[in-house]
Amino acid sequence: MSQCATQGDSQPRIAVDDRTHVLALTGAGVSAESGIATFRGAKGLWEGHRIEEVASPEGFAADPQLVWRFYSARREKAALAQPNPGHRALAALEERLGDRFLLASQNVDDLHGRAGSTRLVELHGNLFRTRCSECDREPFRDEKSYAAGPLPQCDLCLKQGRRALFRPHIVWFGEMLDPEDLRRVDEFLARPAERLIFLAAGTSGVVWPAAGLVDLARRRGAQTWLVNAEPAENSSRFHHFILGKSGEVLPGLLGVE
Ligand code: BV8
Repeated sequence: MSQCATQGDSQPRIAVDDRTHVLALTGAGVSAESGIATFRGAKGLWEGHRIEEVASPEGFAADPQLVWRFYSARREKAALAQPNPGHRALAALEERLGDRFLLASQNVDDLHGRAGSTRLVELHGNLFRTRCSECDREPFRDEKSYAAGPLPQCDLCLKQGRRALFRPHIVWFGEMLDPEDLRRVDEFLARPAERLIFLAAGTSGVVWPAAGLVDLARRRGAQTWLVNAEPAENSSRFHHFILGKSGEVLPGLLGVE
């Protein structure tokens, strides 16, 4: 693995031409410059609870009020945040590459969508969507806070005489990712490409199966890049590692400054 330029050195650039396909993967670090706390930055704790505790079906079953407090606080924070140059650089690259670009994000804060990304797979869901914890009604857009007061109930279930809580449309620890999302990523990587780039940014490489995407991409012959503020758990799996902040590195690296 080449440890590319760190901050301040001459800015490396990923050559992107009309033969190039790019799969990007982002994590919480890409939203850090928008003021959104990362997971491991808070030592994986929230109000003294381990993230895996509040972001799990067991946590929701044990204390749905606590979990709705956790997600309502993040909903409010994300709603006030603005996309940063890292989000915008990825949206600009999509603009340039069209269907030769796909962004798989672990982030649930909606900032990629608000930056203009449309070829986007939200692997872990979205803070601003709510669904029923029991029935298979479609998840719906929801910006409300449920930090206090009665917990939201599914009205469709109620009509059927059942009481069922609404839950955040988020993939919790211990839950499977949406197979359709994984198929979209798989399909993109399987397409014939003269040149395939895998670019990960702002992720500690701790959470699976997202952490394994770099290996999938390498098996497809991808040239792999990581942009991160510190070495990640899976840094050694990347051909190139750029130590830096995604909002500062991505515009120059992708030639969209
Ligand atoms: C599943 C929604 C089947 C919640 C999230 C294999 C091995 C080991 C464990 C497992 C495995 N397979 C499954 C597991 C269990 C588990 C897992 O991976 N656990 C980890 C903790 C070991 N995975 C699952 O449960 C997944 N489900 O596989 O189902 C199964 C189930 C059980 C057992 C086997 C199989 C579901 C995972 C999805 C969980 N949901 N999010 C919510 O958001 O509320 S994950 C959560 O972590 C977020 O989505 C977050 O994005 C994600 C990953 O973290 P990062 O994004 O990387 O964030 P982090 O803070 O860690 O790192 C940020 C990085 O950015 C840092 O390195 C920092 O230095 C850097 N940075 C900071 N600022 C900047 C920056 N970089 C650049 N610029 C900056 N400015």
